[in-house]
Amino acid sequence: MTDSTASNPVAGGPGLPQQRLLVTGIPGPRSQALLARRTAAVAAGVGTTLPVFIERAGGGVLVDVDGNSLIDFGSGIAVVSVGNAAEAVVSRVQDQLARFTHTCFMVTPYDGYVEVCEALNRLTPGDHEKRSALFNSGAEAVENAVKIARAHTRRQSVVVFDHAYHGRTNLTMALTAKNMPYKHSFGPFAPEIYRAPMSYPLRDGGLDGAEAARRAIDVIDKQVGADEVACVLIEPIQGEGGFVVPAPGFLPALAQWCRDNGAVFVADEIQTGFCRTGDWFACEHEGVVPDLVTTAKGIAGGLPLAGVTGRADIMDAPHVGGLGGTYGGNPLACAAALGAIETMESLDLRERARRIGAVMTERLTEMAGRYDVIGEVRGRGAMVAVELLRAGSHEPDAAVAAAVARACHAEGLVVLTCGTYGNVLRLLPPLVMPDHLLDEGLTVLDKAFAASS
Ligand code: PLZ
Repeated sequence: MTDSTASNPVAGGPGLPQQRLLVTGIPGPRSQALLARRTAAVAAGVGTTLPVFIERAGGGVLVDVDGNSLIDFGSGIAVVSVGNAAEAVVSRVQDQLARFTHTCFMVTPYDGYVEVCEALNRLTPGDHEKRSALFNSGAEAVENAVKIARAHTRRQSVVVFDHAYHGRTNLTMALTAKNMPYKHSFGPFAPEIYRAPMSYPLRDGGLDGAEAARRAIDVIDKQVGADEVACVLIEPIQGEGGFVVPAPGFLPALAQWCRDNGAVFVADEIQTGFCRTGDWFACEHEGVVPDLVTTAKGIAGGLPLAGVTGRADIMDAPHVGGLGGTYGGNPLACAAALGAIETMESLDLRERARRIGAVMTERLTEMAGRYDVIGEVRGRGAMVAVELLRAGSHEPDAAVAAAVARACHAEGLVVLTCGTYGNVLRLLPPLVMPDHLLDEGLTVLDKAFAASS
């Protein structure tokens, strides 16, 4: 690895020293000063998980303005899987930046957009003929998947699931399950959205995947009507909802129901995609081939890019000019995506995600034996969570999740919480995180449990 910090004192990337180092309290004085400016300038509705301001980042660390180096178990919410300022991302974006920054693909196209679509068509599940379209954010990709499914089926109803998260725009708020903080006071919401029960093994009283699918399909058949359904939209492993991994057989049964009933099966792989779960896409684990796949987050190493990819006949259903947006598939974001995908392939980050998952699961399972509050360890690949419960019950314990997260933050480990009940700690390290940092991060977490539970 080159030492990019030597030539440029503010450069991040893989050259940053891979260490946890605390030189001030968290947050330090410079972060506190910036926090005061933030409070005066930034709308209060935009929250902060950990109020340290970042100056550089790379590999598995975030370095703040006070010189603290934090271990990153969040990846900016599953985005920088290839690491922050990854070399191939930086070099391709720099080259693109010097050539041109924007034309609008709908006005005068450029090859980077086409190349990203080709990569998406190649990497997403299934070897049928595919097309893709690019957007700016995950929510925008989900909105467009719904538009495409409706145009193709000429039906209106959208089926989503308990605990689902699909975004914060008006349509995607309606698709998202959780009221606080995503929907509270922001209605009215879009119509023709129906919610079915999810397969949530910890809370399903022993239902297997087939039974959970029958329960969901019963709701769809009886309450929505099979021939009204434009699409069934699901995260193959739920992200914000609590890293809920459906029981085996649940996803294949839903996909089959869609095939039998002329509905479009849409996999929202925005959080699970691009090597995170140890495959390119989480659907592959059970051999499920979705009709449409939405992607974002990990696709472009931190630049804003999102995509919808799917069967050519479905993707081509909307009229010419029906899909688009000023910035969708911006040339810099496309260059970043090509650099990120190149990195995933050259470093075999699927294998790396599996290895990270094995290390995290082993350590967390061992901790679960010592800390009663850990009710379940679950996830796949480098997408692993612990659900925290009051000892001996299924009662969610959000307070202890918040306390453990706070204790980790104070010790220089970035962890995130999630879950409908706010009681899930989730771990999403960059897939390039070195082993020693992964181990150290888990030790910090262990001590945080000891102090908080
Ligand atoms: N679909 C499965 O995980 C984004 C949200 C963070 P955007 N998840 C992080 C927050 O609090 O806003 C997400 C997701 C899934 C869609 C989205 C939406 O992606 O890029 O945030 O719009």
